[in-house]
Amino acid sequence: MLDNDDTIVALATPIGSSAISVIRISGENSISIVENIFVSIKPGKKLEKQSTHTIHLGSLVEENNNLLDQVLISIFKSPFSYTGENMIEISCHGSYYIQQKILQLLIRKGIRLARPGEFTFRAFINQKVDLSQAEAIADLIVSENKICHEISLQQIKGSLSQTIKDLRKKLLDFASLLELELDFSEENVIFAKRSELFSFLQELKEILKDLIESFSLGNAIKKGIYVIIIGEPNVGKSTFFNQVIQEDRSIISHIEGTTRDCVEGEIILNGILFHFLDTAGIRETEDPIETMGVEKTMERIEEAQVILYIFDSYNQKKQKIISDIKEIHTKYPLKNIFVIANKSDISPIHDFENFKSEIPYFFEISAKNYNEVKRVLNALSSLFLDKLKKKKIVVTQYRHYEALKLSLRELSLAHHAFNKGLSVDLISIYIKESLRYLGEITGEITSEDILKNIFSKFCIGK
Ligand SMILES: Nc1nc2c(ncn2[C@@H]2O[C@H](COP(=O)(O)OP(=O)(O)OP(=O)(O)O)[C@@H](O)[C@H]2O)c(=O)[nH]1
Ligand SMILES: [Mg+2]
Repeated sequence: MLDNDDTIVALATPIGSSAISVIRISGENSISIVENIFVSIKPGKKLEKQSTHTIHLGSLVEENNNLLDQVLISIFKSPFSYTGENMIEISCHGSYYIQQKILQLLIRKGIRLARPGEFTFRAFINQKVDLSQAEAIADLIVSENKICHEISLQQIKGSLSQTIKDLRKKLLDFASLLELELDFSEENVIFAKRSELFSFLQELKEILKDLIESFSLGNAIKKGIYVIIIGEPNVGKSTFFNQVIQEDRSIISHIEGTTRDCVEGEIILNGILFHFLDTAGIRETEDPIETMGVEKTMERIEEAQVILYIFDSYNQKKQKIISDIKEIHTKYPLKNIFVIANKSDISPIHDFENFKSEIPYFFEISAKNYNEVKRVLNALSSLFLDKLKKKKIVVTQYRHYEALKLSLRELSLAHHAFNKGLSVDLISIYIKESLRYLGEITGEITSEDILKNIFSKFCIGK
């Protein structure tokens, strides 16, 4: 994408019929080329003479004076445009025929079709956005729920970039303090207090750790949070699942082992996407098909962020329930566990008082009653909204996550070397490496491969 002198064009709205379509052009010659094919309704009006951010009504005409369409031309002059170059947006009527005719005419006039992400790539080259902001733009275009939308908007505004910049600045300060010591090492001068440098490193490590941790939450929210429903046969897993998605998708029956496959359903709760999985549960069984179902459950548990364990409050043995819950907690210490005592409409044979105090998310409900199911769903969405509120910044890109982890690794090595009283030379090397990884996030230091990879994920026209 380094042929940045070309003027490029692309359809910015979807192909096919719609009320209007927008065609975007970027490059130094955008305005003069469009001038050639545009006839203003005000005789003699010249586009080149107009100010930036103005709109002009007129017609586009082909070489033989054939009228193509009546259009609105928006002018954005360098450097005040999305790409930082001269840009034109043509709003034309949204028919496939008109879109294609205008694109063909522009290509005949020397403009070439843009590659995926090329507009944003130019914005990056011209320092209108940094890399993490460019990636957030790609996320914004595909974000389908409120929370993802908010996170990507926040990143476009540059909150992640700013945090990384602050971190880099702090690390640079640290590196220069060390360098000073190096320069004057012969005179045995110590400029910075060891204890201060030490706590400084500690503080930076904590900031990095916090960002790294936010990725598991950010990634889960971007892809949707997986909630897997498990429990013994016949406890009402499918009944609960069908209530959640408000559809009769899973078969419900009094026969044990009804559900054998994993059945999936999605809902959005308070702007967050949740994927619910109804399963065969987790019991030992002789039935080969049900066994396969149980194996599937075990596989799917791994990817879930929430385990929803249901038991039958009037039927099941209390000891068995307690040992099941303990086992889940030990096996999956990092997952959120919700416990549901179902069938509360039939009087329970156990008293669940101590459950309530020991298990943070414990509910006594009847899955047959939607309002009671809704109580569980509200707690579920609040849990993730609270987690989000606690994080000032949420990392959503795997690439950023990897770079942050590598940066932390180098910083930990520096910390270790510092502890051991190793040479300042060595510590400086680690700090520089740590800085380099941070620079990859915002694009201050980037290889061509990384750039290609990022911008190829965009659609054409962005
Ligand atoms: N009274 C009462 N019955 C319920 C409730 N929830 C489910 N049931 C009944 O319990 C039986 C089993 O329900 P399912 O939803 O099929 O249970 P499951 O856990 O999916 O069962 P398997 O797929 O076989 O593991 C059905 O007859 C349901 O109608 C409830 O809250 N109250
Ligand atoms: Mg079932």
